[in-house]
Amino acid sequence: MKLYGYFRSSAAFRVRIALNLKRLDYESAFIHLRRGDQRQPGFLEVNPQGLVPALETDGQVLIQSLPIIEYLDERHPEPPLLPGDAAGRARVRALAAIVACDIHPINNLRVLRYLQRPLGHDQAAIAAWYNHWIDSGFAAFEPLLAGDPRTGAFLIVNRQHDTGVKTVLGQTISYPAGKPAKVTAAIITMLPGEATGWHQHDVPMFDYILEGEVAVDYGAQGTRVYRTGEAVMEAIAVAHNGRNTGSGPARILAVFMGADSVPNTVLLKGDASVPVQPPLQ
Ligand SMILES: N[C@@H](CCC(=O)N[C@@H](CS)C(=O)NCC(=O)O)C(=O)O
Repeated sequence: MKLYGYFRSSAAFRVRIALNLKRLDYESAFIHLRRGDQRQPGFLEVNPQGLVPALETDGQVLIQSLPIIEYLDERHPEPPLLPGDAAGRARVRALAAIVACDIHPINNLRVLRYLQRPLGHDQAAIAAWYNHWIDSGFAAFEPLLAGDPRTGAFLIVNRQHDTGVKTVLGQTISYPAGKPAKVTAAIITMLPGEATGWHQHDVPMFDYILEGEVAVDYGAQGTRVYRTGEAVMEAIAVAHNGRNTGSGPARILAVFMGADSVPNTVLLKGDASVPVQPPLQ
C-alpha cells in the first residue's frame, strides 16, 4: 500500500491513524503541499482533485479520507473502527463528518489561499476566519464526545479520574509519615499471559491502564479486572498478583505516592516474573 500524504495534513493523519491502528504496512509518498506538488501533472494522475490523502492499494487508487478508512475497515476488520450497533456507527460517522465535512474543508490550504487571492483578505482576516470555524466546530464536537459513555478510551485524555478517598479494596488512603515525601512514576509493560508475581505496596499507588487488560488477584479478597482507560487506587499492604489476561500487551502507568527510603513495592513469595517498578519510559 502506498499513502500519498503530507506531514501536517489532518486528512492524511486520519488515514495514517487507521493504518497504524490496524497495524498495516504501507509506504509513504510525500506530496509537498506548500510547494504545490499536489497540482503537478504526476500527482493529478493519482488524484485529479489535487488533494491528499490518496491510497494506492489492491491495484487501485482510493481518495477521500473517510471512504479510505471505511475501505480499510471492511478489508481488515480487526480492530474495528466502528461500533457494532447502527446507532453507534451513526454517532461515530457524525463526529467524523463534523470534522471532515464541516470544519476542515473551509479551512483547507486552497480555501485560505483563495481568501487571500483573489478575494484580497489580509493575514489577520484569514486567521480570524480560520479560528472562528475551528472554535465553533470544536465547541460542538467536544461536549458530544465528553458527555457520552460510548466515547473510546483513547479519546479521554482530558477526562478527570477521581478514584475517591478509598483504595480499590475500600481502605482509607494514608501517606507514609515522618519521612520526606517521594513520588515515583513507572510504566509497566506485560506481554499476554505474563504476571507480576506476588507483591504488595505499602504506599498509595495510582494505576492508569494505558492499554490492554490486567486481572489482579487479591487472594481472599477476590480478583478485579482492569482495562484500557480505567484508573485504580491500588490496595495498600495487601498481597496481589497481576496478570495480563488480554490478547495484546498491557501497559500501566503507576504513580507511587511514597516517601524517601520506603520501598514502593515489596516482592513476596520469591521472584516476580516482570519488574514491578521499572524506570519511567
Ligand atoms: N475531503 C478530503 C479533503 C482532503 C484535503 O483537503 N486535503 C488537504 C490537506 S489536509 C489538501 O490536500 N490540500 C491541498 C490544497 O488545498 O491545495 C479528505 O477527507 O480526504
